Amino acid sequence: MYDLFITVVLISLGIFIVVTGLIVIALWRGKKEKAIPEQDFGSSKSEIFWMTGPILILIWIFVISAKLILTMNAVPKVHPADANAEIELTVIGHQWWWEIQYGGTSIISANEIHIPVGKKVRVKVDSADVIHSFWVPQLARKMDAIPGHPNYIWLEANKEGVYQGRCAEYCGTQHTWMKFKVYVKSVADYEKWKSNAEASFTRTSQSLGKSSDSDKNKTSGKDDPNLEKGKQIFLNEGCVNCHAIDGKTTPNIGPNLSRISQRKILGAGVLSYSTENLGKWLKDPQKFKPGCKMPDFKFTDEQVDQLVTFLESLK
Ligand code: HEC
Ligand SMILES: [Cu+2]
Repeated sequence: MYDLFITVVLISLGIFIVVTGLIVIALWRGKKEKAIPEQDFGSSKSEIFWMTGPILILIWIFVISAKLILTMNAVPKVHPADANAEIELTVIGHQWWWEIQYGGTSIISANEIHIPVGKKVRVKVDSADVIHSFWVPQLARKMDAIPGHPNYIWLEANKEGVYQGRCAEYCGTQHTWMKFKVYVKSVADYEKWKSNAEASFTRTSQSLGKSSDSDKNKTSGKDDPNLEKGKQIFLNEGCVNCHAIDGKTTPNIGPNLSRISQRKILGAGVLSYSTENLGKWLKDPQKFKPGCKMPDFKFTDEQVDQLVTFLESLK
């Protein structure tokens, strides 16, 4: 896109220089010669020249623009296997948060996208309920998230940093709080992040598999009685009906809570992440995000502490 912009600017600059140059020459000559010079009406040679020139230039601009538009729109037709993407992401809009699946890995996250700098990332944009729109203003155009009709878009960042993302299609009461962040890292940092995340999912699934045998639970802090109590609340109070914690896709009514303590935001931007805010959210999600799909469990402060201990152990 940038290349096209520069090319068009250069072409226009060329035309500008030629036209102003001719005007300046004419002015300069006109000042020297006081009389009107000999006129040259109806010279078919110069008429043809001044017509074909601009036509050729317009065709040239048309062709390079059309080429770019076609390649941008051709993305959906590219078969995943032969796409020239280096990384594949699936982003699924939910009321009111984003599920992020990393192709070729078991990593599933929410409201945060991690990508390496300078790599082409192919994003499949889908929705689990209503029409949303995936938008990272600094990195790409908007792309509709339509249930049952995946769309594709490229994300590519040339600079490391944090980029803001939004839902750009009104999708219900909490549409405004459907934010996400894109973390663009160096390739080495991205690889490190990826292997940490994968290792953590494996650890969590293993420790869940052994849930009956809690002595062997190596998640962390096995001496903390709150941890085991928190886990029991999590398993028994119905959290598992909406949340996965081991990097698996289902259930996905709510965000996957694996590595929740590594997040920077909660409730798709409504709260920044901190142990305290995690507790506040669990105490009453409806207070911060009225209408959101997570019920208020009316937990006691003690139960909230136990849940927080358990959730923060999923590193
Ligand atoms: C009926 C489904 C449902 C149940 C049951 C449920 N949640 Fe949620 N939860 C959600 C949804 C949906 C969200 C996302 C809300 C949003 O951001 O709009 C969420 C968000 C969260 C978040 C914030 C995650 C993030 O990335 O922002 C945490 C933590 C959480 N739930 C923990 C729990 C715990 C612990 C339980 C059990 C006590 C539980 N949830 C029960 C649906 C549910
Ligand atoms: Cu939305």
